[in-house]
Order: sequence, then structure tokens, then C-alpha cells
Amino acid sequence: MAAAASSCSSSIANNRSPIISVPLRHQQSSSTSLSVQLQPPKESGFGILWKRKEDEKGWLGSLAAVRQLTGSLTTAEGLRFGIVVARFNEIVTKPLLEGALDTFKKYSVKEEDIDVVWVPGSFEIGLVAEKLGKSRKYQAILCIGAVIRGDTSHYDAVANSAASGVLSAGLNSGVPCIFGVLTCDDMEQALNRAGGNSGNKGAETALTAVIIL
Ligand code: INI
Repeated sequence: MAAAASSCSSSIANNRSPIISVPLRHQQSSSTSLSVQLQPPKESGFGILWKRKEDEKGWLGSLAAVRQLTGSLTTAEGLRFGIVVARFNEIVTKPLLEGALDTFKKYSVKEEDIDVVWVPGSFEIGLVAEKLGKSRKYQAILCIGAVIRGDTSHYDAVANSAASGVLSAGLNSGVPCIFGVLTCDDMEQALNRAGGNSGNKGAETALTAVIIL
């Protein structure tokens, strides 16, 4: 069964205003589908009819006719970034890298202005980050890795070396080296921070680089 919008008003006089308020009147129904007719002021010369299912994931997905604008107030266009990524725990570091690349895209960084260098593990990140920094080709270097606690103290050695290596790389090269190495108790914690429940640390790392420049 359907519910219909009884009226609709556009808050801006502009003909193609994307801002529309839609008062909905639901009829009693057990059905999950909903059809809405928008009736903007007659003079605006447009109308949209769309249907959506309430069980659809994300109602925005069904608004094909709505103009959606995306952009950023800060642009990093023209800046060059190096990204050093550890292959160890690649199941975690790959989504971290994807998060970083996605954020750069949102801030208009061109693909050709990003170089990604893979290293065996987090222990090696600092060494390569310093080389990239000293090359003077980049405005900032992202350092991405995942150190996950095991049964031995190896975790502490790798985690501490990664942290001090990245710090030294920044200090010795004079180029910001952003620390995006996860140090987690278990794989679940790590995956949660690589696009799961706790966000994406790789994306945050890229955002840090954009903000500080
Ligand atoms: N490297 C990581 O990036 N994460 C880890 O959890 C890890 N653990 O636990 O061993 C790890 N070890 C490898 C290390 O980074 C070096 O690549 C290796 O020791 C060779 O130098």
C-alpha cells in the first residue's frame, strides 16, 4: 500500500533547488513499499515521482533525480604524496591503503601525484619513508601498517621500531611522515579500524596529511 505526500514546498525560489521539504501522510498499511509524489510550486516547472522500499539500504540510493553535490572546502590538488605500506597483515593494510586513496580522491589529489611503495613489514616502513622524504618529491608521506599482538614480545619490538622509525623519518627528512600503523591486540580490533566499526585509520592518515599542509 502506498502513502502519498499531501503537499510539498521548495525552500528556495530557484527552479532547480535540491532542498525540498516533503510532508508525508502515512496510510495504515502492512506493506513496506512507499511511493511519494513531490509537487513543488507550480512555477518551478519540475516534479519528481519516485518509489522506494523501506527495507532498502540507505534511502538516498533511490533519489536518482535529486541533484547531489559533493566537494571540499580544502583542496590538495597539485600536492604530491608518497605512501609506504607494509605487506605483513595485508588483509588489514590493503583496506587502510584504500581508505587513504579514497580520501585523497575526495580532496582532488590526482592519481599520478601519489606513489605507493610496498615494504615487507612495519619494521621497514621508517627506512623507506625517510628515503622518500629526502627525495624532495613529496609534500607528505603516509606510513601504513598493522602490528598485531602475538604470543611473544616480537609485537613490542616491531611496534616500537615502527613508531620511532616513522618519527625519525619525519625529523631527518623534514617532510611530514604520518603515522598510520595500527597496533592492536587482535585481528578483530585491527579490521574494525580498517573500514569496520571503528572507521578507517588509513583515511584518517590521509586527512591528517591534507590538513597539516
Ligand atoms: N610486521 C608487521 O607489519 N606487523 C606484525 O604484526 C608483525 N609481526 O607480528 O611479526 C610484523 N613482523 C615483520 C617485521 O615488520 C619485519 O618485516 C620482519 O621482522 C623483517 O625485518
